[in-house]
Amino acid sequence: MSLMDEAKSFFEQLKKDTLEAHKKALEGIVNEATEEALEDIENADSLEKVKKIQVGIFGKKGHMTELLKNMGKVSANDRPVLGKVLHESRQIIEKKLEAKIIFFAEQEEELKLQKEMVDITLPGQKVYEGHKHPITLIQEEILSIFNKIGYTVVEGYEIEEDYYNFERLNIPKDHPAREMQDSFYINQELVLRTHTSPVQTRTMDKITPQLPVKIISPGKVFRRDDDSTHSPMFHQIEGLLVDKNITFAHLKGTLLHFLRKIFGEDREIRLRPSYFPFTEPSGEVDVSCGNCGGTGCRVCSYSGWLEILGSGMVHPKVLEMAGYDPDEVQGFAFGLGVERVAMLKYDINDIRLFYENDNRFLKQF
Ligand code: FA5
Repeated sequence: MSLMDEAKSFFEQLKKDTLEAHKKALEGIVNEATEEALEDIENADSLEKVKKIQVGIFGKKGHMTELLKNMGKVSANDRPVLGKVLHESRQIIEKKLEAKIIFFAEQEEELKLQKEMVDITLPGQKVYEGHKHPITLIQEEILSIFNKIGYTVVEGYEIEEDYYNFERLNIPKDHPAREMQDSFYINQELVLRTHTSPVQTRTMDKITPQLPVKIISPGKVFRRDDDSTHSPMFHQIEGLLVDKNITFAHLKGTLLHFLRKIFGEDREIRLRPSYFPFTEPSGEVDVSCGNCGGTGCRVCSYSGWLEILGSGMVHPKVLEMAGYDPDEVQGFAFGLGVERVAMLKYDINDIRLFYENDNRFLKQF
């Protein structure tokens, strides 16, 4: 090798070494900066801080963005070297950032879920189911007993004409029986019906001369009464059967059938002569007091019995006014107090309990 060649090769080697050293130096700077960035990301203790670091590196004015923007100013020799290390650094930092962001996002989600967590082992709030009022239940039970033996349900008017409430039932204006039912008058002609009996005459008026008339009619009635067994508003159920050859035995048999169905065989029943202007003969039915077992208490006014219904053979005058011939047809009728039936069946000693809407009472039915 000539001296010239030797010198040339020496300088080439020197140039190579210098370039290599330069390249190493460049890589060293970038790697150091990368390590620093990775450490900062690692130490960041919130998503907010990680995002701040991200902006500081890759944001519009971030270090990496600035470096890449100025690549044009780097010498042609350094550019590929710098480009390569920057590219690698960028990938490493981005990966670390991504992992850290996912970590915080998951942590946040976990916290949110914990906050929203419902402890299904805690006792819930009980929702009480509504149900029918005890008076409605008893009324339905009574109607169903009569339905099964062929009675049709008919409704009447709560505001009734004095004429139907009294006169058509053989209770003229000066009749002392009007005092038996101290009434709420709306005006001279209209009254809050004092019993369900006006349904008898209204129904007969519609049906006559057809036979039989066989109806049952539930509804509210109103009287100037107010004590533990008498309410100013209460419910009655009226029954009426008109046909040929009807006797008191039919009435007794029907009432016994009903009372046994509703109270069972163990309650005592008493049929007592009574008076109603619209029935002749008339009878009232008493049931033995369930509160004292018939020995006498406040509930039964110390008599051992509670009156639950009035009844009798339809008065010939009532049949006549409705257009029936009393020599040809007969009938029986009864009117029972629904509250009284409920009180006897469930041993309730005060009628006012039905209307106080006390849930502790109502919940029991
Ligand atoms: C009447 O109301 C007659 N209309 C019944 C009748 C119908 C008789 C058909 C003959 C033929 P009385 O006033 O007795 O009768 O009432 C009937 C029933 O209603 C009583 O037996 C009683 O159980 C109930 N009752 C009466 N007054 C009240 C009151 N203030 N509160 C709750 N129940 C009452």
